[in-house]
Amino acid sequence: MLLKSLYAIILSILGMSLLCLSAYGHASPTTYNPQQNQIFQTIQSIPDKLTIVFSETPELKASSIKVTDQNNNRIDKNDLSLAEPEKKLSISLDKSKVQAGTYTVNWIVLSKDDGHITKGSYVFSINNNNNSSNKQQQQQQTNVSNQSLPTYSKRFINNNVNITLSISPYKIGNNTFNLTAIGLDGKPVGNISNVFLTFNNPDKGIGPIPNTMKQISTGNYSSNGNFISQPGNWVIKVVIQRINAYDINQSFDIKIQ
Ligand SMILES: [Cu+2]
Repeated sequence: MLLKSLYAIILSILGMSLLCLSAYGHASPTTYNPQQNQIFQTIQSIPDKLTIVFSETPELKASSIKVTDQNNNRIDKNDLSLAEPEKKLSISLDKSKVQAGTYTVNWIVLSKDDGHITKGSYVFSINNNNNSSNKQQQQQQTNVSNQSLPTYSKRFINNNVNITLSISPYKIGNNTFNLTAIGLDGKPVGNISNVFLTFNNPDKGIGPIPNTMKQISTGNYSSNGNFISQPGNWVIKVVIQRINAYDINQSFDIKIQ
């Protein structure tokens, strides 16, 4: 108990200066189970334990993993354990609390090796197609979404580029994200090498959830996933990497019920 509060104090002192948000170096996840964005068809098929392997050894007492449902209720058993040679953190999942939906994994790790703190989030989801009432529910949701799509679309001009992000159907769970980058001459921007999205919900301490968009055509990128995993205020940060030009950074603030 004393040791735990000591670590909490150390964490709060070091937290400000040493929080490493970089995905490279430090204790970064190398393997996830469930995997990022994994979709399970049944509750039975999810593993008993969630495990994350890191690039450096986590300090167990100063690290945490939380798995939450769409209502932000924990569905893990709060029994974090470390397999030190494997640099692997594990936590048991309480399957009695699991139903169809999207689940958020928040992890924070203090590296034993470099003393730095890293944090991040990812999502997985369960369709539970075995459940007939759930099938009906999904059918109803599909019907509703066909009637009136509350699609989000917003445009910013940044570095002389018209950036439009659209989200459909704009609800908790699975969404399609589309990004277009059009020059002021009306032509799609051709020198883009990568487009990255990160999802953050600061109110609930979720994030960053990273995603790399796929190119559909010149200046047109798309992603699909359950990144918006809980209701509330989200900040979607877009990074457009360009060849022979500066990166473009643009944030989109959304509120989703
Ligand atoms: Cu570090």
